[in-house]
Amino acid sequence: MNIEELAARLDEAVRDATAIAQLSDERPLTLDEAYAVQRAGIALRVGRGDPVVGVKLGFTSEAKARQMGVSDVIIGQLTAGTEVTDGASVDLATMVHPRVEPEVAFRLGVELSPENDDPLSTVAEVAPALEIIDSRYRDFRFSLEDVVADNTSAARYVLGEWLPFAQHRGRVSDAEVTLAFDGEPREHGSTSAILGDALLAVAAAQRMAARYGLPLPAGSVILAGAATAAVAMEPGVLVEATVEGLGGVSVRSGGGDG
Ligand code: 0L1
Ligand code: MG
Repeated sequence: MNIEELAARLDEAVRDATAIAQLSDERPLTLDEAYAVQRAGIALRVGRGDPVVGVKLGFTSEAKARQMGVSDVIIGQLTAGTEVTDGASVDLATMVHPRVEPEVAFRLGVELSPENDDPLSTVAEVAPALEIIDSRYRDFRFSLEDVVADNTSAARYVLGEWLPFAQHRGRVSDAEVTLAFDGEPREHGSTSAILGDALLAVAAAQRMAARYGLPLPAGSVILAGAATAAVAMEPGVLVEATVEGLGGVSVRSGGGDG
């Protein structure tokens, strides 16, 4: 199977919400090939009128990186069609086995070019965020290359209220984070779980985007990475993340069997 065929297989799995075998079971991929599969998959979405609006980082927590035996973060792409409005419902039946994690999001006021040596100067706004990840592989099991090809398990994301970065920058590095289901806390953590300091996510996104040829124009959203472990979604639940000093963001889960 070539890169386009592998991308089409994953794309079909996303659209059918059906788990598939790991690509690496059939064809070992290099990391560069895995990113090529990711780009080809995103090109299919763009071709259907779903534009890229930003990027997301994965494996930003030391624990998760160690578990996967990796020493660097991974980058995926966010498309407009995968955003869920704060407080709205997401249908679990449209995903395979979704999990949710609390994050922080940045929005760029100007382009973040690979040459910029002060990446934080390009950030205009910051917001609390939720990411719903959904590996398209059976049992959420994959190699590093598999998950990169699968757009780093990106499925949906929800953004809270955007706040001016200049005034809130001091709150971002080490803010307390809670993930709650129907008001019951499920996970507690800190934005410092994101690369030791969530602000470092902007430079990491710049570096990874430059390496894999992803532009970061003004207006791009950067999802920084998870502040706690991801939790399996359950039907009929209000999922809320609260980030100290930045506020909250929520999504309601509907449909599916969890
Ligand atoms: O956003 C993330 O941290 C997910 C990275 C991919 C690994 C996973 O699916 O757990
Ligand atoms: Mg994430």
